[in-house]
Amino acid sequence: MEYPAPRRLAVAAASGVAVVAGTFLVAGFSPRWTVVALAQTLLLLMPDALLAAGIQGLGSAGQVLLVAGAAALATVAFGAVALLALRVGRRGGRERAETVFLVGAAQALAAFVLSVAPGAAAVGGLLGGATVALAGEAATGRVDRARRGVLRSAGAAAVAVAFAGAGPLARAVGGGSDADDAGEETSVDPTVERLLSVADDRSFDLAGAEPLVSESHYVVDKNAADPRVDPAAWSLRVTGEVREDLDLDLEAVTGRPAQHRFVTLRCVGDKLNGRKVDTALWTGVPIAGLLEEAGVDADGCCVMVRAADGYYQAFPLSALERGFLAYRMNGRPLPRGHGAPVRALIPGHWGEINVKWITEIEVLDEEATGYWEERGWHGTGPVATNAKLHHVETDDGRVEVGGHAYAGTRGVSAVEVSTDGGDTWTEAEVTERLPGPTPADADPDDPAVAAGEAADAWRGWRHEYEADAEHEVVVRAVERDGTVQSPEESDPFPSGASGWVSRTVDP
Ligand SMILES: Nc1nc2c(c(=O)[nH]1)N[C@H]1C(S)=C(S)[C@@H](COP(=O)(O)O)O[C@H]1N2
Ligand SMILES: [Mo]
Repeated sequence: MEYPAPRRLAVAAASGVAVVAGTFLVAGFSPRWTVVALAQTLLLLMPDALLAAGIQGLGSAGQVLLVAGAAALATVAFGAVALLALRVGRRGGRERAETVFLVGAAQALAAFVLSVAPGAAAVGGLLGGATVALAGEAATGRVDRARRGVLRSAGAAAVAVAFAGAGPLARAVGGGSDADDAGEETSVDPTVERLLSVADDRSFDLAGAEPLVSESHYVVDKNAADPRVDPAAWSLRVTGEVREDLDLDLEAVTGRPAQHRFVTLRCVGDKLNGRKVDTALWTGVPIAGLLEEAGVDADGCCVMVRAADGYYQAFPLSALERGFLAYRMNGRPLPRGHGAPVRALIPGHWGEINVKWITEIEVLDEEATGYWEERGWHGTGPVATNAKLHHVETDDGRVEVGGHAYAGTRGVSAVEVSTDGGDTWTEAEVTERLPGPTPADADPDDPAVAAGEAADAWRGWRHEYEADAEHEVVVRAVERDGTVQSPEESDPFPSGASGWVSRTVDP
């Protein structure tokens, strides 16, 4: 097929777009889509420091960037494959049909190599080849009536495809995993409703700061697209240093007596006054019961927890023993982006060991290294104490500041505010603690548990005062035992951000 060179480029580019669209039609926004597969490969090739900054720091924005880049790269790559095949066809003096077939087959092969998804690769190649064929018609000007009909229906099909793909694409690009499951059954459990309304009542209403149960929970994971785990096929295995391996299906988990826990998660990549800290009401079962059933051997010290996305985290067995398997969040089924159908919640620790899409707990007799530790992070230990300043409102000399504070299972007893750059301190008003279950496995020495309070949840704070000149507001949390949050400043990498948050306020 002969086109002038610029047209050849345009045809190849259109064909590249068609392959990307075709593979999306079959695979959707999943790891089987060539673009996601390519993004995942890029992640593997990325230097650790960049990966660390990109994922732990940017979160879902990083994912959108990565996927957009991979989509552009895939389009160029499939276009290049088309150009190459066209050239081979031209050199060999092949028939048009033969060349079109060559283009489609080469693109299908390339797509298959990228994603190992035969169906998606085939449809991608088909659309890629068809685009070249149709563009060829247009380019050679031999568009008779019958062909015009074909072209028109192809155009209509393309529009239909675009419409069909728009929904999932918008969701994928929006990155809103909470929205992923919108429209699903809402809570009917009266206990959940009561707890959520307690949280609502106890929240301060501060613009810019989340209420006690976050309206939008942050998402951090290593995936360009999250795994889609079939709940009917899901199982959790307990293996390793145990008397008896367990293999539990979803019913074996949800059939147990359920608990509801308010739990705060914070990513080790969260900046000092960042937003990668949030709280939800989770429904699930304690992990201790499962470990008891499996019977942990005396030399079991640690665990490796694995997930459906290939993620793995190793940490002390003692942390897991206080852990929780959650399958509902804020009264709804656990959203895909937060680990559906089941995730782990480990009290008092950084977000990263709260493994989503959990599939296996392996009990180990020695320490091991997890996904982020292999990339230089130290995120398997207790979460740092931190107070955020997310709300500043000034009104005619009156200033209101506020936010929340989190100290893991050490608990927040007070939040202190300075309005003179740290010289003098006042106690802020803090929200009443969220209620907590008194689970059978709870540590009776834990004062929060004893008091029926959530053992691992943040508190809100606010402070109102008068000011007539520019000044520096500083905020710090005080732990339950009186320990004041450390002023020492550090970056998120590798052990989490520390220091006091401060902000200049001009009334
Ligand atoms: N399977 C899996 N679990 C995971 C991750 C992941 O990449 N894969 N990321 C971890 C990190 S770094 C954090 S901070 C929390 C975030 O949980 P969220 O997305 O529900 O807020 O999930 C953790 N669990
Ligand atoms: Mo994280």
